[in-house]
Amino acid sequence: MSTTSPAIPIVYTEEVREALHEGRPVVALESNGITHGLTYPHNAETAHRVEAAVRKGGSVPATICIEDGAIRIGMTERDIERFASESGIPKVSSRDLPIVLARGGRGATTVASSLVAAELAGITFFSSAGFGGVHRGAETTMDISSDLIQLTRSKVAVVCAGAKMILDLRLTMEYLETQCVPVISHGSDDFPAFYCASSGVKAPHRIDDEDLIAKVVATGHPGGVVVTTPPREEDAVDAAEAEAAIADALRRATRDGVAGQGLTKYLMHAVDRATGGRTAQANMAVLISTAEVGGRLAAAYARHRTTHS
Ligand code: PSU
Ligand code: MN
Repeated sequence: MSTTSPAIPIVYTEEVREALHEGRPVVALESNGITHGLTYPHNAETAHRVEAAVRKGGSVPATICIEDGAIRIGMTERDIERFASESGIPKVSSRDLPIVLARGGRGATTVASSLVAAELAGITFFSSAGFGGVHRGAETTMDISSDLIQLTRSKVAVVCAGAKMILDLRLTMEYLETQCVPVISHGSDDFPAFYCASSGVKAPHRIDDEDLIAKVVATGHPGGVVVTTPPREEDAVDAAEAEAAIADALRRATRDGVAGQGLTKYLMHAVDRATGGRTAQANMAVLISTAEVGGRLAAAYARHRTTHS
């Protein structure tokens, strides 16, 4: 382990530090999915399988978290086990990051705070099954995930299976367009809905050629680029089934007065229960398949950089 930057301490695992130093492809991963997405031990097992999938794609995985007031780029097996099994590790999004760092605390990074960390560390690719978006009813709650705002600020390519149907995906796409965030759909005409193949919203651009996607990222767009890849057919959940479970989960959330930071987790777990764990299963599968695509795209980008420098 080594530390750099006095202002924001960043601690790298040896493997990630060397890979970055040698210009080998690295894919950043969030840790909020470990602490708040799935339950133990599925979360630990999935985190390992996600890392293995990034490697299969040809890149080095760097799962990100906050510990002892430092950004950790890369988590060891023991780190992942601790984060997966201990309770009370807070969700740290971009707005929380400076406070947790200054207090010397720890936390699990969301997509937004992982993008901050990845950019600081010089990592161009990040993979997650889905990012946060415009929540349903946002016209009154104003609940719009800071993942979207961070996408406009951090120059990182986000490889994902879209965003979950618990959100308003049409408004999420509108928001990304307004905020000038490029969205590329890989392997589908539609913007996928995490564990459903389609959100019903058409993607503005479809590119299946991975070298061309690498080229898009290499143009240096001043902010994030979203690259979506749909869930594999055998992993996808039927959209009607998911929608019914979501509608029910939303009603419960309103009844229970759940809003704000805890809403995403509440909805995801309610939907998992309503589908008898089908969506949780799909969640794990999608995390893994997406990570492999992320690994391949980061590798394509590294090759592009080598031949054009
Ligand atoms: N999976 C999703 N959507 C999500 C999340 C996981 O399909 O939003 C998790 C991610 O960690 C994401 C965070 O960064 O929730 C967003 O939370 P919020 O909506 O509170 O910004
Ligand atoms: Mn929110």
